[in-house]
Amino acid sequence: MKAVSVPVLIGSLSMLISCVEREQPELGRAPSTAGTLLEAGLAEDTVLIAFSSERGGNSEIYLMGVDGSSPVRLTDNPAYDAWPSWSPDGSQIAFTSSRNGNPDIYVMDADGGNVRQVTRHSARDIWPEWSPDGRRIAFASRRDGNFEIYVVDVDGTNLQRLTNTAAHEDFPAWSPDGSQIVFSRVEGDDGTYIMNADGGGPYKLLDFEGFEFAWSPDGERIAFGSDHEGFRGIYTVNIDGSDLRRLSSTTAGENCPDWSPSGTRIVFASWRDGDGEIYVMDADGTNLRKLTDNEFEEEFPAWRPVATSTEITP
Ligand SMILES: [Ca+2]
Ligand SMILES: [Ca+2]
Ligand SMILES: [Ca+2]
Ligand SMILES: [Ca+2]
Repeated sequence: MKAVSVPVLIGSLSMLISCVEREQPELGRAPSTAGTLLEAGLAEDTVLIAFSSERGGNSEIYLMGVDGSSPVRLTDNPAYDAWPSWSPDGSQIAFTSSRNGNPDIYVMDADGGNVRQVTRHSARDIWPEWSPDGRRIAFASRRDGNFEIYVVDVDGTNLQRLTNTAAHEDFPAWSPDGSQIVFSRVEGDDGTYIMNADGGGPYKLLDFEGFEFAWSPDGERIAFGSDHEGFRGIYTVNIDGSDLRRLSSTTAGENCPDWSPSGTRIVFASWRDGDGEIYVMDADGTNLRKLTDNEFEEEFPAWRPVATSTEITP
């Protein structure tokens, strides 16, 4: 998403609609492989960040080291591919792609292979979030007329709708124990809500809508983007709504936060340099470091949730 002060739901849609499908030029990069990167993933500092980039001509999903090193492209399709979400064991990645005509949820192995389509509906199915037990994927879909939160088994079966309102619900993110889901609601009792994982017991966490939530690994705080101060910034808040803190030190636009596995750092996208780049900061907003540096849009970073990769073979 560009750093624009409109609800990100609308931004997401216009981005998808405006996505121009083009031929994929060669990257001209060294032939490092996802398998090589995954083999190296033995410590938090050397594991991986998945992210979206337009550096190859259209949005694709890439991996890179947490220091920004050795980017490799996982998807290679002229359609829009974005919004990676790791499986809890770090072996697979869920994402959104328009490769079959409209946005649907897909999963692939973490080396980019074995792509499977999870949703098959003409409506927009976006923003996948893999459940902590590894069995399900939460996502937002407009298949019932406006955006609602759904969960589906990773194999595409057992679809359940968790919300049912005239408003738009989006950006589901699971609590680490899988018992709750945080989400946003706009165009009707706007705000940030937490519900039980079966859709029950929703309560309003914040009076304004957040975007692109990420629950901290210890379960105590939620990171998100918000426009409530007039620009897109990154915030964290306790799950009872207390201790709201803005981490962004710029009004240029920042969003898409995700926690490191230890919860000590946050990766995010920033437009402080004019186009989207991936940055990392400590969880208190200090110690900012830039991981990408080019003229193309980079966004939607997702930190690999485990620091070892014994399940992965190149
Ligand atoms: Ca693509
Ligand atoms: Ca669809
Ligand atoms: Ca709704
Ligand atoms: Ca860039």
